[in-house]
Amino acid sequence: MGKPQFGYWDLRGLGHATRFALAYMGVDYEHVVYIENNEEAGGEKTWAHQKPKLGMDAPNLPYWFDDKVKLTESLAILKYVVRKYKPALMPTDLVQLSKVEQTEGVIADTYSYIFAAAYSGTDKEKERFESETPKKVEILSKCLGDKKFLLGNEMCYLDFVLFEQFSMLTKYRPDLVPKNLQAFVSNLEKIPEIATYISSPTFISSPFFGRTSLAQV
Ligand SMILES: N[C@@H](CCC(=O)N[C@@H](CS)C(=O)NCC(=O)O)C(=O)O
Repeated sequence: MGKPQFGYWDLRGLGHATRFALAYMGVDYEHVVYIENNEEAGGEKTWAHQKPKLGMDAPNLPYWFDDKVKLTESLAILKYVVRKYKPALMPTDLVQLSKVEQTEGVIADTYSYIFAAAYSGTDKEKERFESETPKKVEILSKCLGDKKFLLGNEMCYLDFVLFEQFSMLTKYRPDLVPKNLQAFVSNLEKIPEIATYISSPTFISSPFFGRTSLAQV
């Protein structure tokens, strides 16, 4: 095949941390963007049409295709591309890696509250978001502390996920973002490769959520 392909919707969602990582690593790939609003009209380019035909084991978005894999699951994709293109972003020390994976679980929990409130919007989900998210944010704030990145001065793959989650919360619920995570987001935005990507025409600045969500960011 030609260039690797990264496929996702025309929004940030679960695809954007990997888009940032790919930009940071300078990977040359084809960005396949499925337009959510085209799905109802149908046609060959829609995700609904292509999903069963693309030969994936676990069909989903985002996906990553190269000459070796047709991979889905956002974190599996992120870890694969990092191991492939810049392995230094993957901790090798057992304790460091396990601590980072522990933080990965907290980020996943935080996303589960955010997405449930943003997409279902029932009173129960809203209440759970209000009561549980601040507790998880506090843990994440402590994990970062006053360090530049999660592991100190060296970046790791999970920094991109934390960056995207708090870029989203900065827009969705800025009152929940502590000072050190505000600084973390603005520092990452200034990294030259990230800054160049953010100002490029292919960058998707919004929305963070899909069209069925109640959230307007
Ligand atoms: N666990 C999966 C969840 C993926 C997922 O929910 N994808 C949504 C967008 S965020 C989707 O629209 N998938 C397409 C489909 O289900 O056909 C991951 O982390 O990648």
